[in-house]
Amino acid sequence: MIDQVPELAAEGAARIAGAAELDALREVETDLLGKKGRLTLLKKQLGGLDPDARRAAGQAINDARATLEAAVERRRTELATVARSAQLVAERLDLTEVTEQRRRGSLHLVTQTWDRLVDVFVGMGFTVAEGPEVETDWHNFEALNIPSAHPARGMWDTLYVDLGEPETVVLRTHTSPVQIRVMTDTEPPIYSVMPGRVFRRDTADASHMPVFHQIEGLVVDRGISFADLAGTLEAFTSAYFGGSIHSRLRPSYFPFTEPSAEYDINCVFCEGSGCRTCGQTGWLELGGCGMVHPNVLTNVGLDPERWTGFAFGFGLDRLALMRHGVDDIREMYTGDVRFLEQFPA
Ligand code: 2NL
Repeated sequence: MIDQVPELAAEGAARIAGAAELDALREVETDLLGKKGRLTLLKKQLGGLDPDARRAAGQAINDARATLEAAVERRRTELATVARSAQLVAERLDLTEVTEQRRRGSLHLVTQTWDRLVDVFVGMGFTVAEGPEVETDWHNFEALNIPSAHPARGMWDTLYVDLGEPETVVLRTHTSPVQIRVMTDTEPPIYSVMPGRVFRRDTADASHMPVFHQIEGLVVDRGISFADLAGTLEAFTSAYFGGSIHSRLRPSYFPFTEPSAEYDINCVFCEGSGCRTCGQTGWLELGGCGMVHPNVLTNVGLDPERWTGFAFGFGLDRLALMRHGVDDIREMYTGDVRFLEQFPA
């Protein structure tokens, strides 16, 4: 019986060393050293031996058990280390990994331009007013000193809305009707800008769209002069385009202002001679302006002897085209993402 002990110890050591996983090791451990394990069974046979043989065999069994227990512990530590390394590799998070970003949209170029213009004017002390896009003939034309038979009506190719009303209704051809509404509803002093969408019966081409945007400004107060108009536009020009860009006014005609002027700025594309954008003049026309006509003040119930004012207006889309060097206004309205992505904001 004692002969079996070294055999069992050798076999056990080999099986412990060969256990590839913790579970397998546990099975080997139970089979060799458990309560019903093979070493325990051998020990139970000791009773049948005489005292000397029993002492020798008992000693051999105890030595084998100590050796095998130590081997199991060593192997357990080894396998636990391997299992831990495998787990670390499997659960590793690469915090430097670059994943695809969610695609974010941005504000349309017209909206960006609108916001920036409003910011500049608000910074100069103006408030912002908006009004309806479908207007009465009174607000869009009559109150602005443009009677129905007046040849100046031809300055605007108007889209009419047939609501079956006796009153003539139009899609506003400019944002001036908002100014009429502000002057009708509020006591001066008035310092306001009116950005908005406007409509003309025009065929789309590189510089025209039937739907586009304007921003107009209106000041009505005591003792307002043409010098205030020129100074305000000059301050705006430098604030919006940068300190090196200036403005000039050229005599012109609008039915709702007297005197009237065209408002030009330095050509922002000129690099000396040969500029195609401004035709070598060095100036670009941005819009128009003038002193509010006394008839317009009277039409909204203001006494032209007490109040004077100035107004100006320019195309918002045109301004965006100029600022960004876009050569076709239709680009703004085709919704082509490749165009819009060039103006992220
Ligand atoms: C242009 C020229 C202009 C105005 C707009 C205005 C409004 C009222 C009274 C007087 Cl209620 N004037 N607005 C005045 C002069 C020019 O716009 O070229 N716009 C794109």
